[in-house]
Amino acid sequence: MTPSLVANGGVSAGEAVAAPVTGRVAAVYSEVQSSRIDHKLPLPSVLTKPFKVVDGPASSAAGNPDEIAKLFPNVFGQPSALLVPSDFDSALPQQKLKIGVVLSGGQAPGGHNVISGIFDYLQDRAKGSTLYGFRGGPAGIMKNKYIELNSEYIYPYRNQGGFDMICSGRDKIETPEQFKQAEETAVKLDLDGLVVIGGDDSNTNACLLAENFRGKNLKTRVIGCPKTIDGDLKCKEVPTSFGFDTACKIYAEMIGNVMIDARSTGKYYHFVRLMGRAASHITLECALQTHPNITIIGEEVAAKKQTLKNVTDYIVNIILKRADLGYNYGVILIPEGLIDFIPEVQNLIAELNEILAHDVVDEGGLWKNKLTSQSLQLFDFLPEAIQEQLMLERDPHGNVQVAKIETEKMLIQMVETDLEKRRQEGSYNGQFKGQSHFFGYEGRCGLPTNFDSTYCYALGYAAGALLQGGKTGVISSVGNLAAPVEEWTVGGTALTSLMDVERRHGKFKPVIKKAMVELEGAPFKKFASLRKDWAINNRYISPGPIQFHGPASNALSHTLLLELGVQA
Ligand code: FBP
Repeated sequence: MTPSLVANGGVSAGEAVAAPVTGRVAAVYSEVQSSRIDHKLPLPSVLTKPFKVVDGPASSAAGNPDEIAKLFPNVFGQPSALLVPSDFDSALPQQKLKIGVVLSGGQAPGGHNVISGIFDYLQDRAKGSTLYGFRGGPAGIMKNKYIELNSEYIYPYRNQGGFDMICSGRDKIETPEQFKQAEETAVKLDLDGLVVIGGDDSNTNACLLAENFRGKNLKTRVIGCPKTIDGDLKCKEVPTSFGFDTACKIYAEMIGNVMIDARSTGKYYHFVRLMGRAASHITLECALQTHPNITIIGEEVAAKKQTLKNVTDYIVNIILKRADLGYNYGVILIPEGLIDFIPEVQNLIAELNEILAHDVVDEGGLWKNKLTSQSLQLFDFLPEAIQEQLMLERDPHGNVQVAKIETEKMLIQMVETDLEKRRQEGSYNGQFKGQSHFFGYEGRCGLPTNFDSTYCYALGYAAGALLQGGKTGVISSVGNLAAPVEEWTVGGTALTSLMDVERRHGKFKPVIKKAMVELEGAPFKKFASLRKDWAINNRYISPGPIQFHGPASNALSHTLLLELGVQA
């Protein structure tokens, strides 16, 4: 039976929710949105039959295992788990469960499907269970702000983008008081489990919660889920984070359109900054999908210890070559986090972080005396707008908010100045007009691709199974993704096995090691082998909008395929 088209029936509000919660109204959906609601999702075959959870060997950490062992005495070293077919229908305990779920951090297409996957698991395998959605991210856990999710409420969100089913937030459960609040909520709601859907920081937090609950002998178990369009939360067992596939396809469509525009008018250089706070995976993937003239990969800039001037020179040299061929236009991709990859800027940011953490930044600029002379020189050289953007408040995890730093505009200014110098020297006679773009938020809430829809549903379903199987401190892991969905593997990877320690806010903290673009990896190597050709010849590809049916509808990202050893 199709539930009502208004998502508010049977929802009971948690303590802190004053007004009744009204969800989406599917009656106002576009035809495509409506058609997606009932799109049937296949499950890996291990999840469609009786299964049991089996343990692998003991795990270690991605770095500094001794430190991680000290920080996580209760969950460190635990094995990763794999779901395997079982002869018995009742291989898992059949009691009803009370589970909470939270969305944490930036939006990523597919989040709603993780929740519907958990919900359907409970309906299918633990009848009579309850699923609570904590509202507004981790703050919802601390403030015990939740709604009880039922099939009517969830229905209009199936296969839809956004996080608005329960909304997200970037708060961190960090202080002893905040852990206490989380404990109180877990006890009050009698939670058997909590699923944290988030990126590297949020999954680190999930592990800290698992550690804390176990240390306090609470029954609440915690499972993480790999979310982030940035694609930097991955390892062997977790081949990709959800949302990356959809976001890249949305950006690639827009880049393809801009390319055709550039070629049509022949008068603009489009500088496109792409989201991806730390790693350049999105930029690399979009380059592989569209073949721009210039692509800057932050990890390469860092490895070659390039300065801002080196990056500008690289761009200018290609513009000069193209001008000689009569092309006064082009498309340039820049990763959002570029500024953070340039060693001289990294030093400046590290010094600014310490200053912002411990000092009052006065109007008179006395704080600047704390910068080393090199950093001061660089800071003074940067355009005022970039200076201000570098001083903006850090996010709750201590990160510079790179989404707010307009590197594309800065590079246009620097390239313009350089070209003008060359014009005066007589070595440049072309026309340069820069157009700046930032493709970021546009990609985070699109209708999830078939891949993200299916992957997320399996991640959620698996999270339910892991909780029922008694697991805690693991991240839901779905693998073998190049094979048909039926053959995908399902399990849970010990979160501590992804961890290292890092200095943040002036202290050592456990963090899940970010997966950066590997310069020896297959995606970068493929790009590097083609970029010279793309620079001079216009090999533009316009992938067009995401397809839900037909030949391109199930195509995986180039990055994922190449990393799995499949030629893209
Ligand atoms: P997550 O790592 O939380 O998934 O967020 C990713 C991201 O979209 C980055 O690409 C971007 O830098 C950042 O979020 C923007 O943050 P905000 O949503 O707070 O503006």
